Amino acid sequence: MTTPELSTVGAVQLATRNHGMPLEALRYPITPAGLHYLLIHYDIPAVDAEAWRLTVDGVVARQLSLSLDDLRSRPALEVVTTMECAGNGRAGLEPMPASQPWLLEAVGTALWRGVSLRALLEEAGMRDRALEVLFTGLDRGLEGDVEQSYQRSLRLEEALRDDILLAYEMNGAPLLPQHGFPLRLVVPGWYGMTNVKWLASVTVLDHGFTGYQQERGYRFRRDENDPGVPVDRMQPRSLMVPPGIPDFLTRRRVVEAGDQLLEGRAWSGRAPIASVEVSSDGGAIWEPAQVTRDLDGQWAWCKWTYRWTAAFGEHELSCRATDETGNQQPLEPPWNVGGYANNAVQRIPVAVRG
Ligand SMILES: Nc1nc2c(c(=O)[nH]1)N[C@H]1C(S)=C(S)[C@@H](COP(=O)(O)O)O[C@H]1N2
Ligand SMILES: [Mo]
Repeated sequence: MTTPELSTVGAVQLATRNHGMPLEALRYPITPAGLHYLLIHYDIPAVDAEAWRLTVDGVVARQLSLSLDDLRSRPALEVVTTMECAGNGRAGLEPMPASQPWLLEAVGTALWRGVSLRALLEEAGMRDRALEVLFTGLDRGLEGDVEQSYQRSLRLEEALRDDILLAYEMNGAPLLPQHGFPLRLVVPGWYGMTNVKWLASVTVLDHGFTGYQQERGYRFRRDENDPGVPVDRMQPRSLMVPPGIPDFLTRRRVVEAGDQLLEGRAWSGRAPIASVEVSSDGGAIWEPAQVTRDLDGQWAWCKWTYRWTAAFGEHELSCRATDETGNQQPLEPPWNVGGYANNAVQRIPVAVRG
């Protein structure tokens, strides 16, 4: 099976349905819900909140069927996480893989509140032969000629981490329809596709899940015949609030000469951010930025600032993050069939006027 072509109308259709976070919103530690990016493979499903139940089944001692009130009456867990779509940066690849054409805006940070996945699994009682946990959403569609519900699984050892939750609130309010109402999975540190929205069921499996989103989608593949390896945790990335003012049509930046405070955010799903550097000459010389942790929690982005003396003329601004395991953003985009995890450094051309 080869990947279909994406027409211009097709790309515009995807881009308008699935909006990004305008990069000036990097200023907020917690992204206001309406500015958080969106990625919806199919349609937002219709949900009757009164009739809705979460089923916990599979190789468990006791099947559970829980209403939203049942979930809300259990002990609550809160986590702040930065979530990024695995396809963020895809539109910077050449040739561009046929999928959601993200530039760099497929990211956001939220405060999620819900119940601990681990506690629910323990309540249901996993059998000894439990191997994976499968999450099924209420949304259905076609992808690669396969009709499917959106489904992803996690290995049991990952699913039992104590910071994974089934969230019914985002930023202190019930989930919005587009973010998975009434309940979604939140797996801090992993790319967005893991965080299954509109949850219908959580199923403990005694075998590996081989559905489309696990075996075909979200794998690093060199070519169409390569089975590839799974996409999992977020690679380090930093982004900058675009400085100065934009031109309406081209969005090219115009900046006043003199002292400019550049700012942005950096994150990694692999390890805490160790450093952020800034370049104003297209990546030849890098200078350290100041990194501040203004949010609690290991998986939330941190803030960086850098004082730039803008000289008259044309410049290219970039920022580059390195995490504590030494992963650093590359200067050139890493290519794969699906266009996943392109964390090449952001490049912002700016015209400085005197
Ligand atoms: N049920 C379901 N869950 C889903 C998706 C989906 O299409 N259906 N998209 C996934 C992808 S690819 C991403 S990047 C995140 C986006 O979450 P958000 O729209 O709340 O930002 O949700 C994930 N969960
Ligand atoms: Mo995604």
